[in-house]
Amino acid sequence: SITIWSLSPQRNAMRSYCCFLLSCYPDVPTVSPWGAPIVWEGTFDPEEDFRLHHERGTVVGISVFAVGKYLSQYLLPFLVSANQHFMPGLKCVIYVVTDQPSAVPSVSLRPGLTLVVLRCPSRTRWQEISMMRMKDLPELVFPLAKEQVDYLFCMDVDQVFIGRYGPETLGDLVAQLHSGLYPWNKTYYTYEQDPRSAAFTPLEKAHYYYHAAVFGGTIPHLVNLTSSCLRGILQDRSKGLEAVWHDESHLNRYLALEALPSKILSPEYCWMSWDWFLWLKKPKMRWAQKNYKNMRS
Ligand code: 2GW
Ligand code: MN
Repeated sequence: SITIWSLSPQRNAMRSYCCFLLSCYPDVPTVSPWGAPIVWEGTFDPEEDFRLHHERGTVVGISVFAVGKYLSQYLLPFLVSANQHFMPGLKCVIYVVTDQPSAVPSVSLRPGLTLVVLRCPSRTRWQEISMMRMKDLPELVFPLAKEQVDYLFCMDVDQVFIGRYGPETLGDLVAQLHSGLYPWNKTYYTYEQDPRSAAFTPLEKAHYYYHAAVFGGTIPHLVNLTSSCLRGILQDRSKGLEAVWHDESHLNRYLALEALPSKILSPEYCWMSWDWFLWLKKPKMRWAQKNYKNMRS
């Protein structure tokens, strides 16, 4: 009641604290030091981006790996949600890369969205499944994608679209801010710090920590990215090394030292599965809940 609000000092303090959080939390950078836009809700006009790409007839691809247990666990919700929220109104192709093509669920897709299933080798170590995407992408996906799509996103499968993920995200080389790390100081970023590793990234050379769950761009840019990352992964292997966050460490080194992204996606485009501040944001995709113990055994 009104008396509680006006009389209780604790409640008043709480309210000013909430107003403080509200006023400072959404104040985020919208452009990187080298001029790349950082796409947050409110920084773009969805209608204008759509009109432009619709007129051009832009075709957008997603590649998603679903190997072993991850197929039955995550693929169906990923596809169903992409069908609903990914680039509505534009032509799209989803490349599912799997070791079990016959187990890919059949989903009824909107007109203009096609599914292409590609077979990859089954690998035993999960680190290999994740890292060898840098080998399978250029070998299996890019040869088709370069004929079929204008832009391609390479995505983890353990996530679901929950809001409109539109053409404001398209660019030559697109990277995703890691939603778990972006509010923190650079010293918390998990770049590889062993100078013997090809993924070694000195803190002072890097700006952001990117999430390997989403990266994208045009095929020539992605060819450079995957070949550089794969080279690093294989070089480490020959020395008996493995980077702390596997392919993600190599991706971060590449995007910090070799090619700066031309567009950066805010954490709204790959939000954590839990978060207290969710009500302040307009997330378009979220991580699936996962049981690490069960999935990594
Ligand atoms: C991965 C880890 C443990 C057990 C299984 C797997 C696994 C991954 C699998 O059995 N089958 C499979 O298809 N994958 C694919 O690799 C799938 O597309 C999955 O989304 C992707 C990355 O594995 P994930 O999602 O478990 O890794 P995260 O969510 O902890 O992600 C970050 O770190 C990884 C490296 O450790 C990658 O860089 C990933 O891109 C990052 O998001
Ligand atoms: Mn993942």
